[in-house]
Amino acid sequence: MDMQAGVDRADRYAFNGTFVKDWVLTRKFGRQSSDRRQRWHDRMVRKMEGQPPGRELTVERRVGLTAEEFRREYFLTGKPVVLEGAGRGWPAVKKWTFEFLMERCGQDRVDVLDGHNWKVSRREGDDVVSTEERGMQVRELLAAARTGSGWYGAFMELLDKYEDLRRDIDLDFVRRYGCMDARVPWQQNILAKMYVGGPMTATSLHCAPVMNLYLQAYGRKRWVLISPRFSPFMYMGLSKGGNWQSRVDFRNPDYDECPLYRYVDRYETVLEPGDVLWNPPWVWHGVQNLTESIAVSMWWFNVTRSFGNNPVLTPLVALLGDPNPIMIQLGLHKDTTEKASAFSVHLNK
Ligand SMILES: O=C(O)CCC(=O)C(=O)O
Repeated sequence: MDMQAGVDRADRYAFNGTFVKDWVLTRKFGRQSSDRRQRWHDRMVRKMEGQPPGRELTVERRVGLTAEEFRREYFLTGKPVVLEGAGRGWPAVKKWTFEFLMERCGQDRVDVLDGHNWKVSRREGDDVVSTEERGMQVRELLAAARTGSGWYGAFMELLDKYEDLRRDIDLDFVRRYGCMDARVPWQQNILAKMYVGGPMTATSLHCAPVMNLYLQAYGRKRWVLISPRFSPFMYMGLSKGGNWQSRVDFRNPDYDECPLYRYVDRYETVLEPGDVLWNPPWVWHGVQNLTESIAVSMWWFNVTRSFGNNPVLTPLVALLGDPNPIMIQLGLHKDTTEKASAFSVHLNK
């Protein structure tokens, strides 16, 4: 990924100024959102007219990269890469199938969302993404995914419950390649979430301050990735801080509603079983299962690396984010409020 390409520096600074002001006033002090961002947007649409569209590129894929090479070329530069086949020998890749999960945790109840019929809204004030949610057993989810239904088990916490499933992923690899420092408390704890769904279930375009090494264990999955330098053209909602959603539907972008998205460079890749994707902090990603699929994200927090990829939002989130990502990472976040959604962090509800 070309980390230098993006919205011009002066325009980015102007956007960041209005965005931060709006975020603090609206989110923290409950004020009405101003029309400053809209005015910036309209000026930018006029400026970009006649410019070439964004490029369609592929994410780099590397085979046999050592931890040191990975650190130098991708971790410190905040650039995505697919470590092709790096997880091929992990038990998760060798063992996990729909049948295996049915047997191991079919009875468990999980929260699922509609991964087909979610909608984004361009209107300021509306939820950025809306979709249906419900609870069901893992066995029902697997059966539904088999019949092409849209129910998607995303961000599932089954690996917190099942130690043996957690041992099926090579956490030492994640610590080594993720350059985790055992002395920094919020780098010790790896938050592992599981994703189980059928063909064309998808997660909307979003970004987050966390580091992520992502294992494709079973099936195939398409990722669309976009540099944080394009954030002003991403139509991002005013998040609470954990997760930032875009008002663009990456599956079928509406350029009348979101004209600036046309000028964004997009990187694509398809993950195969055993691939490990490095998804650096603040890199926008939209994700779509191409087949029945099982995958795991492994997140942790590294303030310096987050800052490197987004020096504007990282301090904002670290100081004022709700929930505060460092507190989540330390296991000190206590959720006392009645949650509007089981996906409250993801969907900002
Ligand atoms: O696999 C997915 O559907 C979403 C993954 C994701 O958003 C993440 O790992 O941060």
